Order: sequence, then structure tokens, then C-alpha cells
Amino acid sequence: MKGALIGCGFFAQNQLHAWRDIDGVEIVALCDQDAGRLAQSAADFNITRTHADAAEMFAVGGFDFVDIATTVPSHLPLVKMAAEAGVHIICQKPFADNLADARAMVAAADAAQKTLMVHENFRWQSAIQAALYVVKSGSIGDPFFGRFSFRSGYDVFSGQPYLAEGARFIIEDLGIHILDIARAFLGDADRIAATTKRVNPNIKGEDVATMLLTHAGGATSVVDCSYATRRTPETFPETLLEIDGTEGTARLDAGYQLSVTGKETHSVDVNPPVLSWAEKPWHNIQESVLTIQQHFVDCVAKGRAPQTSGADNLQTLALVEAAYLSAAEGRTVRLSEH
Ligand code: NAD
Ligand code: 89Y
Repeated sequence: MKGALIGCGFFAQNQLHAWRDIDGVEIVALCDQDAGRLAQSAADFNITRTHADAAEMFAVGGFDFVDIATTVPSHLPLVKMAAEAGVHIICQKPFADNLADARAMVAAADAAQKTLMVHENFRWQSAIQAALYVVKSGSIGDPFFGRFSFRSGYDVFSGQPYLAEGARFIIEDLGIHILDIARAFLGDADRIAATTKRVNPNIKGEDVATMLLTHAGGATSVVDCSYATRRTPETFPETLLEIDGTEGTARLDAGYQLSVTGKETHSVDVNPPVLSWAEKPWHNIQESVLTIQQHFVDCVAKGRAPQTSGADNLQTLALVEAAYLSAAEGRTVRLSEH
């Protein structure tokens, strides 16, 4: 497969490294409006074809898929261009900042009969996959409660300065991943109640969010996120989990320690590998980039929908929207309101 990548910024470097590790894939073109970033990535990854303008890149063509690694404002126009050009599409999270745009992107890819995957990679972290395997294999019976927790004081603003500038922050940027993990374990949610808070005075949006979800299958979960939590050990970027089932419990604790009390009782170290191009503490996320991109390639080859297809991601985005509405209006919000 030949691919093109748009947006040669902070996170795209991981995507470019991961593409280099995947057999049978070659990134043949790069695009960025920022000439310096474009030239740097082209040199680092030895990609000679570069474009400052995405429309021009699609017009020239010569690739089967596009990997959109830009921030949210450009997603709708770029996904539409990609669908019109008839290529498969990966789009970074947050897919959209409103459901209407997200639905328009899903419709555009459907009309073109092309695969559309949202780069919603946190559920692909190997420690999360190990815990998912335990729960889905029935080892703890039917899950009735989940706690999905991401609390950190790590400075994400130096690498991603735009995170300090938006009216929305932690739910849209990070909570979106944790809500998606909650869906992976317990299925879609019917209702959500959320509170938000801004602790850091130097940012515009909320940096603390606490959410209570009622899942359609009957389970309840708490999704709690904070970038205002100074703790030892600093657990960035770990998601800690606690799932109670009718026959046992699974926990993923700090330091990637998975313990299961149930039909079988055991503890296992599920520390992710540090890939050759990765560095701690980001190695957990970086490995999941490779895994989700491999998943996309496998899905296209087999004609299957990716786990985090555009259509699937509408449910995660609906939770994000509902959480903000709940926090603003101080009430429980039904997902059917959207
Ligand atoms: P960034 O600002 O560092 O990079 C984005 C790049 O896109 C910039 O170089 C910009 O010039 C370019 N760009 C924007 N619009 C363009 C257009 N229309 N045509 C061509 N180039 C364009 O941003 P980032 O920190 O790399 O984040 C990108 C996305 O990745 C965000 O949506 C962010 O939420 C997401 N992200 C995901 C993860 C994850 O684990 N999945 C982690 C970090 C960031
Ligand atoms: O942008 C965010 C993401 O998707 O994962 C972590 C992050 O980089 C900062 O919150």
C-alpha cells in the first residue's frame, strides 16, 4: 500500500516511524502548510515528494490511503477531499469538534466506499489489550462496574501548546480516549453525568473531569481525568483500570501491573515494550500507534471495518458532547438527546 501523510507536526513523527515498521506500506508523499516542518520530516524519513497544499497532493494522486495527522479544524475539509479522491482514510482524534461534522465525514467515506478509521489508539495499548482479553474471556464473569482513571501532572503544553488555548481541554483531548476505553470494556453508554474544573490558571479549558456513565448493558462506570494531579509515581500516560464482574475483578495498577481475582487469580507485569524509535514515558502510546496502523492495513486488506471506524467513533464523540452539556447544565444527559 502507498500512503500519504498530511500534517508533519508533534505527533505525526510517531506515525511516520510506525509506518516505516509496517511491512508492505510505503509513505510516498508528505504535506504540511509549514515549510520548515515539511522539510524536516521529508529529510528525517527520506520522503522526496512534498506538498504545501493538500488539494494539489490529491490532484497528483499515486497513493491508496491518506493519514491525516492535523488538528481538528482541518479534518472535515481534508477527509472530504480524500473521499473525493477515492482513497482510504485515517484521521487523528478528536475526529471532529461537533457531531454534524463527524457524520458528514462518515457519509463522505461511505459514499466513496472507502475505509475510514479514526486514530483512536489508546484502546490498542498493549496493557489495555491484556486487560480487555481478561474481561472478554469471561474470567471475571459479567462486568457490572468499571473505573477508568487518568490522573497526571505531566506538562503536555510544551509539546502541544494549542492544548492551553482552546475553550475545551481535557475531555476533548484526553478524556475522549478514556471514554473510548470505557466503551471497549463495557459497551455503549445511555447516560452520562459530568463535572469539570480548571485548576491550572494558565490554560483556558478544563483540566479536571469526572464522569459517571450508565452503559446500555447495565454496567456503571466512572471515567476520571486530570492534568492537575501531582502524584508519586507520576503515571503519565497510563490509564488505570478497575473492573468488577460477577465472578471476580481485574485491575490495571500504576507501573502496568495487571491483577486478576476470579476463576484464576494472578498478577502479571504488562509493561509495554520500548520500540527502537520510542522513548519513555511515551512508549506506551507509541507502541499503540504501530498497533492501530497495522490494524488499519489488515482491515483494508480484508475489507473489514476497523474497530475505531468513523461510524464507531460517533459514539465516543457523542459521549464527549454529552459530558460537556452535562457539566454546563448540571444534569444527567441521555445520549439519545444528540
Ligand atoms: P501539531 O500542531 O504539532 O501538528 C499539526 C501539523 O498539521 C502542523 O505542522 C500544521 O502546519 C499542519 N496542518 C494543519 N492544517 C493543515 C492543512 N490543512 N494542510 C496541511 N498541513 C496542515 O499538532 P499535533 O500535536 O501533532 O496534533 C495533531 C493531532 O494529533 C491532534 O488532533 C491531536 O489531538 C492528535 N494527537 C493524538 C495523540 C494520540 O495519542 N492519538 C497524541 C497527541 C496528539
Ligand atoms: O493529545 C493527547 C493525546 O491524544 O494523548 C496524550 C496527549 O498527547 C496529551 O493529552
